[in-house]
Amino acid sequence: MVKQLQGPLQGGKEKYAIVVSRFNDFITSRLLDGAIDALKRHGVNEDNILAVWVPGAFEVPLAADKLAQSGKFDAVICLSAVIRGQTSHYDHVCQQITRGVGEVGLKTGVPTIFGVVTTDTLEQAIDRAGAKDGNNGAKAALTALEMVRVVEEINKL
Ligand code: INI
Repeated sequence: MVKQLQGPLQGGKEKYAIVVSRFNDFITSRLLDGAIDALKRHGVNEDNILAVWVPGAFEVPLAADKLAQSGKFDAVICLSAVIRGQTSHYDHVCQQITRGVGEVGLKTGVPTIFGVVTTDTLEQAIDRAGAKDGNNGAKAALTALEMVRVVEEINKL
């Protein structure tokens, strides 16, 4: 029988940092609420959650890197909303946050989660911030929880 390893969605004493951008805060504040709510409903104490606000998606990787490197957090959740309709540099901002968040996770070994809404329109962003398509912040939080447990289990092998 093949041994299988999975991360149960059960919070413990681990600590979470959430980096959230102020740009499009109508959307990102809902992503943050969704993330905090999902963590708490899975047993994480709110004293073990720190939310760090940054100006925009472009600044997220630097803050995430500092938090991951601090050794004080078991996962870093990155929340932003990049909406194409509003900017001609959409692709650059998306590229920066996508590559940056990925690099932080690989470089530090701390699960660094991409909870970024990238859409063509505001309406699509609203759909992913608690309307028709659920809440990307809550999904990112559950991904973080699972990855914390997966890393824990891998470290025990
Ligand atoms: N930042 C976002 O988080 N979302 C956006 O949609 C966005 N647009 O449209 O430009 C955006 N721009 C700001 C950028 O992230 C930086 O904060 C800014 O360029 C300063 O470095």
